[in-house]
Amino acid sequence: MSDAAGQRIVSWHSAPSTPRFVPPAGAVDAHCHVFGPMARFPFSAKAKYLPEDAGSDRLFALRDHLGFCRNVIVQASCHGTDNAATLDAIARSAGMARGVAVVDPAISDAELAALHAGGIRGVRFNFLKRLVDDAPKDRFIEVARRLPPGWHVVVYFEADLLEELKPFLAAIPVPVVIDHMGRPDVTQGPDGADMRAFRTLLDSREDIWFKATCPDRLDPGGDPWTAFAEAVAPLVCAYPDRALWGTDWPHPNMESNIPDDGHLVDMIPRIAPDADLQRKLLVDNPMRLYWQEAL
Ligand code: 0GY
Repeated sequence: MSDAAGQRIVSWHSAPSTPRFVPPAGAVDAHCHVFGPMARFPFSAKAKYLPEDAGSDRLFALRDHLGFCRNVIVQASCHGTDNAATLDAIARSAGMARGVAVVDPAISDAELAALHAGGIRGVRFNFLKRLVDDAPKDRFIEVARRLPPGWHVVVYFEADLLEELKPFLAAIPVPVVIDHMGRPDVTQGPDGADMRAFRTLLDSREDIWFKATCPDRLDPGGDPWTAFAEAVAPLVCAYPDRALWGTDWPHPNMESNIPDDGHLVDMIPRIAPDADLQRKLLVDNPMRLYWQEAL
């Protein structure tokens, strides 16, 4: 654990503002995480950062503060393939959370079924070298072939890897969700090379979705993240049925420029300007992926 000898990172805003934007009823924060608590859920020996505890109580308090109803909790890399913290948070949510797991590709069918029973609806394949030691494509495809019905795959990569990953993405036999739109350079604008390449990917399959998330990570201009709004709004408008939104709380690894979560919520009407789009982004789309049986 590279940061193990150092301080545990507090990566979230201590007092997020109340957003001006009021989310529609039933809104889902479709990308967030929990860390620990470490005493019950130790971090992985392979973790690349060592965060302070950010458990379900804090997450659900933030959900309520921001005017949201549900969470999709994505297993963070610091917990490796032990999904216990994520499952515990889901169990404490009274049905208001679902999750995305990170699994050892050798996971058994019985273990996958147990994850399903615990509220998991997808697995995440992470290609960021600063977060994981290896990303075995062949083994990822094998596990993707064995997922329970209704599950999808979440893939996290940076824009410079997109071309290389295309055959891999094409081989995934279930719907695919791309974290943070594959981290485009939003300063290139909506018609820049990164956004054009990402649209080509979306056009290659109708079941590739994306998270219109993380202005704080993608826009070097900082809050109010104007370049992000200008680059991402046209994408959400062009693919309204495949876009998801989330806070990314507790913002893993962010040691500076930690975003005010209220300001992140106020980005929503800037990328989804009308009520119809907002309902798709925040309610209809995540409900289709994560709460199918409730529809
Ligand atoms: C994110 C982004 C990051 C981290 C993780 O699992 C993780 O540790 O996802 C990142 O550092 O870019 O989506 O939370």
